[in-house]
Amino acid sequence: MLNDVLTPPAQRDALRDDSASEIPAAAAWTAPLLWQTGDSVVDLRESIRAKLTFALGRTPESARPRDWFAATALALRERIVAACMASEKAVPNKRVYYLSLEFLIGRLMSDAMNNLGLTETTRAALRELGVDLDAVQDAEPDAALGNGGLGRLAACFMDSMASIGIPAVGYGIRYDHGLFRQSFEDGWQREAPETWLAEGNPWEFVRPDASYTIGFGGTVTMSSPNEGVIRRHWQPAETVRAVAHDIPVVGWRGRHVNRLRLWKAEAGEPVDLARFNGGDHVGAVAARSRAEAISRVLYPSDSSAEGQELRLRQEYFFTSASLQDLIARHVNERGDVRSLPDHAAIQLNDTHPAIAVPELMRILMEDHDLSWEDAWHVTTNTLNYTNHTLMPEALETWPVELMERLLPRHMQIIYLINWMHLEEQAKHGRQDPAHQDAAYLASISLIDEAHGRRVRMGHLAFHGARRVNGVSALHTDLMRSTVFAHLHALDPDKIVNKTNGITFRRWLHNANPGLTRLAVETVGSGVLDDPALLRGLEAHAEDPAFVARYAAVRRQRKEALARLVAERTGTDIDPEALFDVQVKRIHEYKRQLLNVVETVALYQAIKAEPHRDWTPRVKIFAGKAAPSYVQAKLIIKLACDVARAVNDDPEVAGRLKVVFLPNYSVSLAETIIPGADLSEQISTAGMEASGTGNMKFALNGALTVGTLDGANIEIRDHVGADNIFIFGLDAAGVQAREAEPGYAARAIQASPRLAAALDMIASGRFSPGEPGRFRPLTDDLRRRDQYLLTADFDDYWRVQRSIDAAWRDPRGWWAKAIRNTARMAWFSSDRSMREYAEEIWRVRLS
Ligand code: 26V
Repeated sequence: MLNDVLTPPAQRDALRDDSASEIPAAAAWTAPLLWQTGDSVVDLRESIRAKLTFALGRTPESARPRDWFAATALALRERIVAACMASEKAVPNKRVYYLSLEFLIGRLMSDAMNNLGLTETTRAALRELGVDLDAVQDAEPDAALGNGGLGRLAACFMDSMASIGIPAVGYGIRYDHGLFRQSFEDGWQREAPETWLAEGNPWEFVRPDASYTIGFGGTVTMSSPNEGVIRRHWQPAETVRAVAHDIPVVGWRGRHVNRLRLWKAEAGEPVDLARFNGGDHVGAVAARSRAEAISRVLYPSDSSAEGQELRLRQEYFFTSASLQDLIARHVNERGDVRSLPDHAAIQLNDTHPAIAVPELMRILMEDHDLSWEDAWHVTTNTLNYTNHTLMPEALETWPVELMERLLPRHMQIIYLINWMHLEEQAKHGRQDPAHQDAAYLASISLIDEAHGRRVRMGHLAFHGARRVNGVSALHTDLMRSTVFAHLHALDPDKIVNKTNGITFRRWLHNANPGLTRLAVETVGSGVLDDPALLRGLEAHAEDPAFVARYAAVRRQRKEALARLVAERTGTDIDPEALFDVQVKRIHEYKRQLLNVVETVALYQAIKAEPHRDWTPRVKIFAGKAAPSYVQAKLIIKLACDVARAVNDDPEVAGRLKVVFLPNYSVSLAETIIPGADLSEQISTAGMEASGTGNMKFALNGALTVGTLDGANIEIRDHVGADNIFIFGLDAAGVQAREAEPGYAARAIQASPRLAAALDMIASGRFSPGEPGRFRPLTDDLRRRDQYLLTADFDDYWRVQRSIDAAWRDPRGWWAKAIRNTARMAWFSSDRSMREYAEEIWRVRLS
């Protein structure tokens, strides 16, 4: 029916097979034909064939799926470029510049095809060439230029900005190696380099003309006074070139194209000729390696704890290149740099680009002769900052000594900003003792003097920004009341909330075409443009015919997930069972360990009463741990060891299985999420800034078991408290409990079930060859339990058993699931982007 509505008659025949049955056969489970460009199958087929022959030098006979992918991508890129030219012809009044050290994009082909309305045309074109589109799509490597939530958010925002018509450029680094590949060796995580560029990147355009010089180190000189003004000038000791590589980002219905501009580092001079001619051939190219190292690899930790010099070089490199580029564009279009705030809004994605504050000041003063006051006005009316975590160990600080060595001029500017900022307090009559005490001044200073002298990048970004935002209502409240409380009091309008969102085009339309098709058939194809129409599904939540179709979609997605699990882990799982899924980075605060301990307790309970009517469950885990995060890697090992013991035990067969899927990625998530029944969002309240996986699951109709943390709270408000399983302490409860020393030991004593599960883990039952293996985990829970696992365990167990009961009532379960899908429209990143556009960027949509 969808095809009949949207497909031109000429193509209906090709699709007829797929749409014959009510729920399309597996082969048809790709994105429905959403929209149509003028391209015919023949045009595209010939275009792909020409790319294969002339751009790749391959014959159809010798072409591998990877070659077909490159040829198809090049053919599609050509069509994007046409739209691109149109987007760039008119100079927009204002542009958004999104600076992010991470863009966790995943694959680009399905986005491009669907947004251009070319999915079925491409499928048919390839079919005529004897090639299967699904195999071609599988040959595309993920662009994994990010670690987790922050990077994926940037990718969703890029899609939404192009789709709703916000003129924008995303700026980042073109890492040779994205996030490491994860494999397991006897349950231990192993890391291998990722090589997404090994065979080139057909989506990108190299722009050698857009390249900038980035300096490091050196000295700062002073000019002699000129009309009473002394100018300072930075003379770097070392320079690196930043060369632009553009990836076009095509929005929904191809209406608008933005670009993602990623910088590659190259040596200023390819070889040091003086050294080369002097016979030092190795030394002559050393500078080149040093320069190129900057864009070599993504730091694989989503905290900034490592604090290494190369990381600071990456941050300054991409920030400086981006600022130089956008200022050049502005001056070229408008002439005067002073009008920058009227025509540019810069968003700093976390503090990674916070060096933009002194760098913009420096460029404005050094290259454009602005006074300090004028430069400060431009800077603080152009920059905005998004905070993504309040966890102290993740807040970025840099040693003053390192900054002085690497960025001497910037350090001077930071000192001056800080001095003026602290002076201001006195000027504004903050004379009362509460505001005069040293502790108060220390808390608002840009320099942390307590842990060696370090620059607080959060404070720097806060101070240099016009607006500062949190990423969920709770997180924003906590920003105001904790880390930024004093700064907030000085400027109460500065902090605003912008709850995160996800792009429905990737996470519903592309990842779950069956559900999309059902939604279109039920509420009309307008839902593809306006997710608010999903609300119309609610009326069908208890309609048996609709429920049957909704359940059939889930069943197909669960079968696909089961195939993936079998292929990647060798374990068979039964799609009849409840699929209970926790996929995300491995962090103690996300509490995968709580889930594993509950799994052990459930295992014990089933063994104690094997004949009870247990609800069959499959616990599915996936996620990477930072290579240096010892405790997180041990949690993975425990999950794998528990999986082995449970899956090998015939007594629990058919009731409980546990799997850990290796190498979690965006493209894996696209298969996992639509196949989930239950979504685990169980972080310690107050610690997960927002979460975005939680939104993807709920949209696809998985029920959430979660704490009152991050955006879970807003998800509950939207889907309704009856359609979500909430447990545990809230953020205030966590704060109160943290103040009670010895709480963990008491909680364990009060919970025989928790004590028994911990004893079993500590006894070596899951690590027979090495009984003490998991003692670091169990000892930590007994002594410190920083993430209050013991405090929440009993309530988690209770809510899980209520979930077992809910599962045994399919009508009730499906009604809840359907209400989740129906009520999640607000979590579209299109909504987030509209809010940023209106309240932060003050930019018109084109
Ligand atoms: C890193 C670390 C590392 C050290 C231990 C504590 C800790 C806590 C948080 C982080 C993450 C840093 C930045 C980040 O990725 N934040 C995520 O941003 C997402 C998009 O806004 C948001 O949905 C996640 O809740 C937030 O963790």
